[in-house]
Amino acid sequence: MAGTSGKSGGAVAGGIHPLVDALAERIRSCWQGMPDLVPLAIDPELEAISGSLDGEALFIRNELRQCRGLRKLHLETARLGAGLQILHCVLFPDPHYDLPVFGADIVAGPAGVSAAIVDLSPVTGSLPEAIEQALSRRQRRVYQQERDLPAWGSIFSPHVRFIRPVDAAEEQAFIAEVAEVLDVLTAAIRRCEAQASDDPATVARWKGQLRYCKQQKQNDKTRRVLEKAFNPAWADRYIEELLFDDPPAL
Ligand code: BLA
Repeated sequence: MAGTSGKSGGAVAGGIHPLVDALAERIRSCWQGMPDLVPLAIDPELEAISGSLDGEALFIRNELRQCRGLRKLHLETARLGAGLQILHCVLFPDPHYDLPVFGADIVAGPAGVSAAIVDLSPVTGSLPEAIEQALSRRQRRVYQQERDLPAWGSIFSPHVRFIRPVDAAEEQAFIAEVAEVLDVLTAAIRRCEAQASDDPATVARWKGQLRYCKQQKQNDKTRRVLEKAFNPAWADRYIEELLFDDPPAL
């Protein structure tokens, strides 16, 4: 956990927020526990992007993997001008497996973290029973500032956490909660058996993942930041091809 100052909201000049850094490290370490983890090819132009915007350092780092049950594990850490720092992580299931989509996002600005969200989102009506039970059995963490979901957030499960952490203790609690959610997913991956491409359940999960991507693409806040830091055509390609690419045909 590099650069942790213990001070909430403290952005490191030119670098990344301690919460973004610490959560990225924790997510990477959770990935190591996932079965059959292998690298996934990424366009070198998208792996590391750096530049400057209004005199401020701008960078994006993208990490991609694959593992049993998941077609794509994606972690993005970025600094995108006006001191905006982002952690974006989505684990997209292979629709042949009965698994939800894992998503986490942190948005931090000069005034501190404004949004921290984590969820295992169902791609059919509800979460697989064992996952639902494992999530329900946890002791619910209390955060002082819960945020309301936008309309497109109908994709999230009842277990979604969307908060503004108010101090270092809440930041640590959020990191622990993300790790817990990833542990639930890892256990499910280990239990899961692939179903056939033409199984109606596989087809339903494929369609559900398409809907997840479509809903996420309605988040104008993501698009606006990328358009400003780069340009609209670049932002569009980045969102369509890397952030929320549709699942490949079965
Ligand atoms: C909100 N996302 C935001 C905001 C910004 C971004 C600037 C507004 C901050 C705020 O409301 O406090 C920007 N997020 C980005 C950018 C990237 C990013 C540029 O990931 C990537 C390059 N967003 C996701 C995922 C989830 C998510 C995977 O990408 C959830 C699993 C959620 N972001 C999310 C939500 C909001 C948000 C729910 C609040 C939107 C709103 O209130 O309208």
